[in-house]
Amino acid sequence: MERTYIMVKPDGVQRNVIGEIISRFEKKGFTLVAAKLMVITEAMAERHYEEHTGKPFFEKLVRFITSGPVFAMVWEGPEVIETARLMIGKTNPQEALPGTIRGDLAAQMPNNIIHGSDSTESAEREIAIFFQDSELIDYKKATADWT
Ligand code: RTP
Ligand code: MG
Repeated sequence: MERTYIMVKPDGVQRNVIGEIISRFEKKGFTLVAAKLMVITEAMAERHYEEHTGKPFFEKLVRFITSGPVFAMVWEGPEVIETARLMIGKTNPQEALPGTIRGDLAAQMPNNIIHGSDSTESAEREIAIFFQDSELIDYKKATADWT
């Protein structure tokens, strides 16, 4: 069973799509393991996006992601990391297909409303940046097809 870090970015929070995004992951059948509204610090943002350090958009990205509250979540399920990336769609909302979260709910770069971990290593690293172990809730849903 995998876990992934999903975050509604400040633009998504402003645009009132937290509920819609939670709903899509719930309806897909994944299990919510942790969630909180938070304003992330510059240090957290720099760690989260460390793979982009030095790129031309890095400073703007850190400013954007710390500009207001984000909704941080951990979701669990089989192949949840890759499936969540498919549900989210391409980085550029103009290229994200209809049916995906970015394709349906976001308009233009860099405001693509949501983040999802891109590998098992990223997921583990990112979850540890935003959540204490004690905040991750272990439970099974009786209705989950795959449990
Ligand atoms: P994310 O990490 O936020 O889930 O997005 P992603 O994997 O689809 O895209 P990634 O390449 O990791 O880029 C991280 C975020 O940086 C901003 N970005 N701006 N050329 C640009 O101006 C540019 N490229 C990337 C986006 O907000 C992107 O989500
Ligand atoms: Mg990324």
